[in-house]
Amino acid sequence: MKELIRRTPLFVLAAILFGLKTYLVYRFMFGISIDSALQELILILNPLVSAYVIFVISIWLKTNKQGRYLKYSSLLATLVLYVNLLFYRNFTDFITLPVLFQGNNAADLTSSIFTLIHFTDLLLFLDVILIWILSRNPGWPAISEKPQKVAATAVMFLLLAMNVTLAEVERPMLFTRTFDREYLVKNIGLFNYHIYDLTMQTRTQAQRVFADGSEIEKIRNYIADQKGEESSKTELFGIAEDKNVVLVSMESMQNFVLDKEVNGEEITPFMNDLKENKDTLWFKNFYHQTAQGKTSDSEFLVENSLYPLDRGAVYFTHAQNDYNALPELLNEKGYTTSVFHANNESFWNRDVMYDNIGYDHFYSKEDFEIKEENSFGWGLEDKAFFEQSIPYLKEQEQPFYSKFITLTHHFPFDLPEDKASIDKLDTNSTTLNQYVQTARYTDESLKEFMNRMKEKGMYEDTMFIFMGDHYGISEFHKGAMSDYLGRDINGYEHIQLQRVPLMIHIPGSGEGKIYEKIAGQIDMKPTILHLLGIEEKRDINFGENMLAEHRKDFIAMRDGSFITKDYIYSKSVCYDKETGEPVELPPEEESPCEPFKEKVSKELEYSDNIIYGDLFRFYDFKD
Ligand code: GP9
Ligand code: MN
Repeated sequence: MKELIRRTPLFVLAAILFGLKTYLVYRFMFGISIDSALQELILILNPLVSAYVIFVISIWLKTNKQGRYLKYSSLLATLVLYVNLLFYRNFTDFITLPVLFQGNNAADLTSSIFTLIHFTDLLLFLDVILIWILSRNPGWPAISEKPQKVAATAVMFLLLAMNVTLAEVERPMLFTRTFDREYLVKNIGLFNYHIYDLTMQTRTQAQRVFADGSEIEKIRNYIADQKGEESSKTELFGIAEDKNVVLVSMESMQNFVLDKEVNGEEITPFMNDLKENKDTLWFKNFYHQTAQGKTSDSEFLVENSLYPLDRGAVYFTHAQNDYNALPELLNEKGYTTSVFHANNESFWNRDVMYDNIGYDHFYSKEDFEIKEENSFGWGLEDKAFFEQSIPYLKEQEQPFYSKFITLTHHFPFDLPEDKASIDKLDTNSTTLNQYVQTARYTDESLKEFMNRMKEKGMYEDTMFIFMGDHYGISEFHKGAMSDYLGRDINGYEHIQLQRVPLMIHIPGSGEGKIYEKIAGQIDMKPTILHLLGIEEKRDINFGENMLAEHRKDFIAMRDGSFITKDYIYSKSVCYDKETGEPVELPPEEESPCEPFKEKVSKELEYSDNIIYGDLFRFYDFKD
């Protein structure tokens, strides 16, 4: 055995060690799911192949350089793997280039980063250390013979061919329909995936240059065809006319905490009451539709009624495009528009995007008094944030449209003990256990805010919109989540967990009602305009007024999953909403999800085309 190891070229040894390590990370740390023996085989094979490709390059270098190449490339490759792992622990996703280059975000993430690093992660660097040691050992001479070099390179091509063939058998059209990064990584490996991502990035850049201006009319016709009724005007049209609008984007707030208790205490007493209030329209089946851009994606959806992108944050990648955004439209109607958020103004590139889409003011970190007593983790606490915002709000010329973005209820949800007013949960996920405490904190801050609005006489004239921005508990915690909810988290439950609160409170309206129908963040812009009594005939929105009787019959998620009245499609499975179980059909019958699949991918593609091609620059909204 020892002899066998000693006769193995060092680059092969490095490839085997690195390949096996990557496999273990895929399998046990990325939690990549395996449904068949073939998938398992591919999952073992692809890291070995990738590692072989990386390290075989060494043999074509001068003999005195080979060891050095192996040392540094194994270190670099391990760092790439590790950074992906950290990212995955937070987002349950793989890094894409646009996200990676959001450097200032990375810097701001430091408070979360420490909870993502585990001491045992050091083990990931063991093989690197070994290679560093062995590369100095004369027992492993460099490869200098030409025939050896050629043979080793031929093996590389053989391995690559095998890998690609197997992946194609397992997943036909892998590259053309890539909503799901896990599939890509599973089938071609992390490193090839990064190369693929780089190619995609170049292609998107080219798309604007070659965009075809006539496409926008085609998309406009498509949207018109999708929509139910000619006019979707309802009795509530203009019910909030001339009122101010306060939209609170509630960080990481999901529906599953509503009406729940911990040791006899409601988690969100304020929201629980508010949603039943006689002046509140409550949409209990309202879904977030965000992707990698998290909060900024939810902002983008609300402002533009377009879908965010499936890779990167559109706030970063396309902040200079032409839009016809909500603040611009409201400015034209005489509103003062502003955003309140106590973070760096460049986070998510907000300063640039806000400027482009017409916000008059952005009250960011510098505008707040942030001290040790009133902040932790991500920064200023929500209670102080709202308190300090009131004077600014009072100054606004009316009517105003103001968006508030909360921050305290953000991953890792670690509220200092003396600020917590409810017990933690008792599951095996610290993240989930703490989640309820920060949820409660934000809920209390909303109550205080509302009371202050009343005290200052600003309550009656304001329409309040409370909306969750996206999930806070990622799929990574589904074990704990399933313990907590007492049911398995299958694809159906996973989608249902993407419901976030949406409560529209119009003081004195008496129009309070619980809406069961499905809706999503994409519908916010047309709904807000409807309530304010603003009609924009030439506007282009993928969403629809949520109050309308006849609506488009699906809500699309950014990864291609969707929700309809009766079905949920998630991770390639069609679920019956009534039972929460997969739809069972004889093989010759078409799945009831099938017709929607087409519509969803078309819709996402059209929205992407608008963004990538910057197509609104060819369109006159005022014509
Ligand atoms: C940062 C805040 C949180 O400013 O909006 O961002 P998130 O991580 O949720 O996207
Ligand atoms: Mn957020």
